[in-house]
Amino acid sequence: MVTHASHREDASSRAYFSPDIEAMPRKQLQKLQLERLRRTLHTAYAHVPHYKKSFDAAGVTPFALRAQGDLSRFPFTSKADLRDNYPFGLFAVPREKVLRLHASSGTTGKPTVVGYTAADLANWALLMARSLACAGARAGDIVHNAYGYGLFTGGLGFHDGVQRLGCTVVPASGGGTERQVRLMADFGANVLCATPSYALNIAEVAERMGVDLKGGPLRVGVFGAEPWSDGLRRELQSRLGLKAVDVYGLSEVLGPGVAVECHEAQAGLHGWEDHFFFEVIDPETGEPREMGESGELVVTTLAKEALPMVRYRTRDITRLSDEPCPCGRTHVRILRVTGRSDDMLIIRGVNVYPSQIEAALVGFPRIAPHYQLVLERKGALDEVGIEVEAEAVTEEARRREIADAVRYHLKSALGVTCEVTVKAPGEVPRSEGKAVRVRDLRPKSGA
Ligand code: DLL
Repeated sequence: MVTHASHREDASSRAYFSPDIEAMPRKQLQKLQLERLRRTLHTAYAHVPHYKKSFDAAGVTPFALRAQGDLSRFPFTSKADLRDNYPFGLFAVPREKVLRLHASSGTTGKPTVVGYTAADLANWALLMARSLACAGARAGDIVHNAYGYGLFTGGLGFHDGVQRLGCTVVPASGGGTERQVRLMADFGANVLCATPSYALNIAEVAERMGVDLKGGPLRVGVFGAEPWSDGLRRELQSRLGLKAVDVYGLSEVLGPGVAVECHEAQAGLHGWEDHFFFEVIDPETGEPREMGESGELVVTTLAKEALPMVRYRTRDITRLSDEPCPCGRTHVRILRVTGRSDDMLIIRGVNVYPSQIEAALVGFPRIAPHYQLVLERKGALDEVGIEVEAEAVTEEARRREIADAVRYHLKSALGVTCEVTVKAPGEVPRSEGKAVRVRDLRPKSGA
């Protein structure tokens, strides 16, 4: 009996969804990547006029790829290429073969449209099932899915993967937080899928309602779609009584399910290398960076039919690690994405990402883990202010004291000097999806 139980426990803690692939020796994995890379380049060149034109302009054909390193001779693809070919111009199959569309709303202009064939949808569900198992979900679990359903890839991407793993999905989507808390408690959710900022909102609302999610069957949180810090991870783990893992993806190459942390190590996200080829480049020069060096993540898809992507520039800043992982998975780890190169702020000459400010703020005494950055134009200069929230109702003079302490702390932790305002509890807006971390009040150019 004892042997049997411990055997079962061992098997479940190593619950790979695709064991042969997830623990494949790296040499073999790289061979598989090269074969699939060739296929992607040939398909793109033959079926997508944009790639034909851009490869020709760069003086390369798919036959130029003899080894993985040759990929650096091929041109990058960017969000602008998707916009310029709006809506379906980058599809490599006739539109009739596309069974689903998703789109992300850009801040300016046209949305970015992505499409999936039947095989793409099946692969996506498989990669999401693999990611959920890696995160610690198990067949039979009740999975509360609070990612937004609709054109955003989060809701439906998770939905299909949860079912593929053999779990019960609760398609809650974002919003109606009190009802979500009640459903989580009544149904006995084991796994919560949400953006980290929305998970924090759920934790807070549950506490206010007097619903104890922490003492219940909730075990795992699969949080992503926006940058977040280890401080917020600790906060979510203690307030919700679960293990919180990071999940990464972007609609242009799939949606969620590109990379995920393992339950065992919670240290870097395994990027699924049988489906994606990852590079890190210098964001200024476009030159490749070595394993372990920080830079912009570039992704090439290896099995996408409808929308193959060659060297897609994600704008996300990270590092790769091929150090062996305690979980036994051999796939490269993408270290926590600290932010997008477009989101970097320069505060009086110091470069800083909102997530670094979060890392410095979460856990600081007497403030709640909610914040927003406010950009304003004062004269000819841009000023950055930080709004944080007092943990409890506090009189004005005390709030000013807290603000001084936070300002001093940010100066010593990050080297940035900025105005800090401490708001009353509940005054910083709560998130129901991707949190809005920066409020830009500067006049629009041309206005
Ligand atoms: O956010 C897909 C997704 C859904 C991922 C649910 C995880 C969970 P997009 O809306 O296209 O797709 O946004 C992609 O979000 O380039 C990053 O800048 C950011 N992002 C996504 N995951 C993370 C993460 C989905 N774990 C963009 N950490 C990406 C930091 C993330 N940033």
